[in-house]
Amino acid sequence: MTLTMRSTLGEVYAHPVGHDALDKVLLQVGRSPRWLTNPVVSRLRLSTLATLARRVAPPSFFEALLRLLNSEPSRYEDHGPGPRAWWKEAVFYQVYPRSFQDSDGDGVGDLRGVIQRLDHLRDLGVDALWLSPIYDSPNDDNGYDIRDYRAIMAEFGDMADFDELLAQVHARGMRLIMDLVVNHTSDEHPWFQAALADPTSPYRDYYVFRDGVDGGPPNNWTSFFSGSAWRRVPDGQYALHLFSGKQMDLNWENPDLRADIAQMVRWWLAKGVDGFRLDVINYISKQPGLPPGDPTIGALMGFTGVENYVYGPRLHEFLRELRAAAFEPFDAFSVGETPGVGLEQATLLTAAYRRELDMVFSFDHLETPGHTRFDDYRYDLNYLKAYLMRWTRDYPSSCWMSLFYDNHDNPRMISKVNPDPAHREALAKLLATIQLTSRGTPFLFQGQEIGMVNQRFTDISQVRDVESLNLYDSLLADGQTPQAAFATVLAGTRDHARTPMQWTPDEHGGFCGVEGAVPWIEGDGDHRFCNVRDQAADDDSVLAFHRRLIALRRATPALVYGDVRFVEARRRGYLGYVRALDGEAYLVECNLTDRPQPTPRRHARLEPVVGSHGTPLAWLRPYESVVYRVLR
Ligand code: ISL
Repeated sequence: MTLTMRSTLGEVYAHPVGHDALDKVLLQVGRSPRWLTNPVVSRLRLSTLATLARRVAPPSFFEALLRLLNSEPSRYEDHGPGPRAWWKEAVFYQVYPRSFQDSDGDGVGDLRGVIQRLDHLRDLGVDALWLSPIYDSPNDDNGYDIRDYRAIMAEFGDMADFDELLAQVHARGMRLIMDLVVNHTSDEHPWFQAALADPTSPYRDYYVFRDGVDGGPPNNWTSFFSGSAWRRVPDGQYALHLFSGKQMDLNWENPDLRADIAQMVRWWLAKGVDGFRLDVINYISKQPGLPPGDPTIGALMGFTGVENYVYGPRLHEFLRELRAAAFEPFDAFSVGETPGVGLEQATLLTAAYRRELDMVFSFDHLETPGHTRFDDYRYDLNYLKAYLMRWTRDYPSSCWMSLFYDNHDNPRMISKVNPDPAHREALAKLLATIQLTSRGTPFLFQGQEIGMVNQRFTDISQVRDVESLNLYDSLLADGQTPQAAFATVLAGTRDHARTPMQWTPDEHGGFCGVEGAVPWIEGDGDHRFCNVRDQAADDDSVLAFHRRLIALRRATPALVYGDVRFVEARRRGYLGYVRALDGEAYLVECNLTDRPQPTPRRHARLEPVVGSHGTPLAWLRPYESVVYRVLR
């Protein structure tokens, strides 16, 4: 059904994209979805709403919304559960190679460093590694700006090192997935260089070049890394970059480009790589004509133009083509990074029968409603619970969820929830319990296994990330004081997750392989109290807890394929669920608060299997988490 201005809000909310778009708006403004299911509101026609809301939302807002909605004609069809698969049973671990282990003393982590630390990962019990980009790159965005898809970044080593890493990973019975960054390339990629050198080159059409308008850029789209999304090139045209001015968006409308990408993917898969994480893959299809971004949506989301590419009209088609051309012949795994995609869109992207992606990373759980990454606030774990409950209930059985809190783009979850050091260990264990016993595939990020937290940066000179540095400059340009601008950066900088992995209590946490070397980004000294070596020797440590939980998960099909039943679902501050399969059942119980609370009444005999605070009591201690076996 085509939606028009005569459609009701209820009809919009019943549409997959409409549902996600309205949920997203409610999330941004911090309102409950219940507001929309109220019958009076849901019967409102868009035309009425447009009149009522004309002060805040001009007609262009509704036009943009309808364009987005009507570009998705299909609905989910129930084809039953998807098949069992290794990636549903696996625990993944993300390595950010720049900050993992430096083997040669240049202060930058490298592939030989990763090889040196593989035994740590095997001992932890992880099944698969996701390597952030290791390709040749000028590093404007730490490798997410690729200059050569078939070469290794010199600072990280060479192809022989990569081949050895892959062999060593496989020799330990683990798998390796790479990062596939194909929404954009570096401006130093030969394709872009050829496009610049000769506007008639076939490579010109590999990118998005347009004429300027009235002496300015072609439209009002903004970059995620501050300022316009357009860069003027010497011949006078503009080229699109949704990220930094050195990350040029590729034109997926061009079939030759798509064929080149598929060929490159096959080249890596032929080497034996087990799959890919596809960077901002939902941004690859742009609305034809590149319509201007609606200012209301721009103000709401913080970025202008997003509605024209966050879920573009040819996205599904491009993904199916890539899967058939490259992933399926190798039976390779894919997880899409899809910022801004909600549950309904995720369903259409991952339902097994649609043959697009195996999984996606949705981000709606990373901030409590009404907040963005650069707000300084306390994350409310009741929201994480509500999110898990909704996905558990509404994400169909032919889809499979990813579970993560930390990655290289976000401050550490522990710090967001409660920065009080007294609760650090309990919180690290609580988050691990939820992540490793919920239904879905856990992706741990380096450092999570020892409970790493945000850095106490004190000055902008300690910050390295292009996003943070651009934001800082733009806040100063807007008239903010350096103190205020730094406070904003400090709340949300991605560098919290990018300081060196803390291996030992020694200098720089044992990150640098050579005495006297200095890391490219420095930590705040936390490694003296929090590191792998000390925790490996301590049976109560966060690391030991992760090992126990991962081992339990691996040995327990009920924790992977079992269904989920929430216990006392409405009780705030408490999260409890039963995972059950083939007569085997486990109860997981968590205190989401920093105060003690009673446990619910017991209806079965329980045997504690893994617990954060030793032997469980009749009440839950602050942030305590326990996994029980349910005895019959
Ligand atoms: O910047 C954002 C909006 O606030 C994020 O949602 C962003 O879209 C998302 O983090 C994308 O991240 C990925 O692509 C970027 C790269 O810098 C990140 O490191 C990568 O994970 C561009 O390649």
